Order: sequence, then structure tokens, then C-alpha cells
Amino acid sequence: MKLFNKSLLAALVFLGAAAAAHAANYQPHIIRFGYGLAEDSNQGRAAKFFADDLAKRTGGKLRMKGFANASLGSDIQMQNALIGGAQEMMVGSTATLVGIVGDFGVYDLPFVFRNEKEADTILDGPFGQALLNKLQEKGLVGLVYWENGFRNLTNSKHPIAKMEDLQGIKLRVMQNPVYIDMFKGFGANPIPLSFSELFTALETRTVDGQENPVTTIQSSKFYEVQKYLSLTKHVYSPWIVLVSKKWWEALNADERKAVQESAAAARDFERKDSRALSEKAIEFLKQKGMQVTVVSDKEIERMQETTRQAMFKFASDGHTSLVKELQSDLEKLRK
Ligand code: KDG
Repeated sequence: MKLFNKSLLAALVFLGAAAAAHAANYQPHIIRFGYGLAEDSNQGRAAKFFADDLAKRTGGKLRMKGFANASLGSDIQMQNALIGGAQEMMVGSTATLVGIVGDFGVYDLPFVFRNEKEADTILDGPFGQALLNKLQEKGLVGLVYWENGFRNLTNSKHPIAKMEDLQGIKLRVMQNPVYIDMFKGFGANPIPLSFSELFTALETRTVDGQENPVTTIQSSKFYEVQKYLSLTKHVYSPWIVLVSKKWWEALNADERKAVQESAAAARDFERKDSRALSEKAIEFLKQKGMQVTVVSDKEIERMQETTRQAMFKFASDGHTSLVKELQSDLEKLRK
């Protein structure tokens, strides 16, 4: 009997040591979270919030590392890396998703959302969720929408106070047909480029101008290479938090729940942060030497009228019912 006890004790000691060694060597799963803006931006701060919240929620088991400044690639390159399983997560523009799910172009239609409240309600409600669900069959999981914001024009040539001032301006746009059609309609010369190429293109005068929310104009230091800012708010642009479906399916239910809840908490944080920064950004950009033009309501109405062609072209390209659904949802909200 004594021999048996000694063997049992030896076995227990071995197992205890093995467990301790395993625990010591356990590397929490590192989630690579790529994004295009700087660490010191609304996007970067939300990525850090997300990482901290997820580590807390999972006791350190799921650890996210943010990769800023498109260091893991452009939005489109990261989307493909997620589909292939070479990267776990990213946040980027819905505008660059249209090559994967064309319906996301509905968020690029000009002058659709009148304010952030409308945007939040649609994006976080059945309409926005239905679009997220369309990503699953493409190898992506869409978790939530964050705020990129209302887009405004900048350029290095002259103030833009009316549509005609855009004539001949080489304007960088996102790689998306609605933006190309919209700015062709305004008389500009739209040049699609990835966000990661944008600062250099502005600095070398390869393009004269671009359009982005004031928060991005500030955090990406476009004021260093752009003199004129025109407040048009021509599109409300969402960001989307994406997960590789291959990686997602390897998580258990508790891990998925934690990632989803942390993504939503980061969304709420990011929207607050983005809106607070947006209020101060115009003054900051003026202090950095930008000349700010508030485009009149009359001119905005003229621009809106001109964009109807781009809206019609998108709808007639297989998206009529989607556009009608969005317009109907917005009409109900505005009653
Ligand atoms: O990750 C950065 C881009 O996704 C985002 O900022 C897109 O607004 C955008 C642009 O102009 O490319």
C-alpha cells in the first residue's frame, strides 16, 4: 500500500508541476486590431478603450493589440487579411466594403442623415444590423458601427463656397463609385486613393484636396498641407468593426459575447469622444491657419439637387429597395 501512495504522490506532484509550467507559459491569444488613423485620434483612442475593456472582461485571456496608421495595410488589404484568417480584427470605412457587399454603398449617399441621432438609430437598429449580417457569407463578421463623422471639403487651391468652385479640383475620394459619381457631378476631378496614401498625395500636390470629418483633418494633420476648409457635411460616414469569421468561429460563446460587448462599449466611448472633439476641431484648425468657409444652406441645397443623379445611379444598380427602405425608416424617425 505504501508503494501505491508514494506513486500517487509522485504522479500528483508531476501533474501539479506540469500545470504550473503550462500556466506560466500560457500566452493569452493576441488579437491584431488594425486601423488607418493615428494612435492619437478618435479611432486610436477607441481601439485602446476596446483593448482595455476586453482584457478586463476576459481576465486577460483575450488581449488585443492596436496597429495604427494602416501599419497592417489599407482598409481593403486588411479586409482581405481578415477573410483569409491572416489578421483577427480591424476598424475601417464602410465605403471600402462595397467591393465585398455592394449594399454598404447606401451609407455613402450624400445628404442622407441630417444628424448623428438619426445615424445612430439607423446604424444600431434593424437596417444597420441587416447589412452587418450580409458580411457573414463573405468571411467577415461585422460587430458594430463607430463614428467617422460628417465629411467636409479641404483643398490647397482656393476657398470653396459654391459647387462651381470645385471645377477642375483634383479631389481625392475613397475607393467607392458613389463618391466618384458625386464629385464628378460637382465638376471636380475625383481621384480614388486609399487613406494611407492621402497625406503624401496632398503634400506633393498630386491631389489638390480631399474630404473627411474635421476630427480626421485634425488628427491626420491635413492642416499642414491644406489651406482651405469648406463645411459641407455632404455625407455622414460610419466606421465598421470587423472580425475574421475564421477566427470568430474558433472562439467559444463566452469569448464571442465578451468581444461583442467590448466592441459596443468602445462604440459608445468613441461616439462621445468623436463628438466632443468635433466641436473643438474647427477652432483648432483655424488656429493652425486654415481658412474656414461655411457653405450656405442655399448652396447646400444646390449641391444636394446635383447629387440626385449619383443617388439614382446607385439605386438603379440593384439597390432600389434598400434605398427605399432607408428613406422610409428616416421618414418614420422624422415624424
Ligand atoms: O481607417 C481609416 C479609414 O478607414 C477611414 O478614415 C476612411 O474616411 C476615410 C477615408 O477618407 O479614407
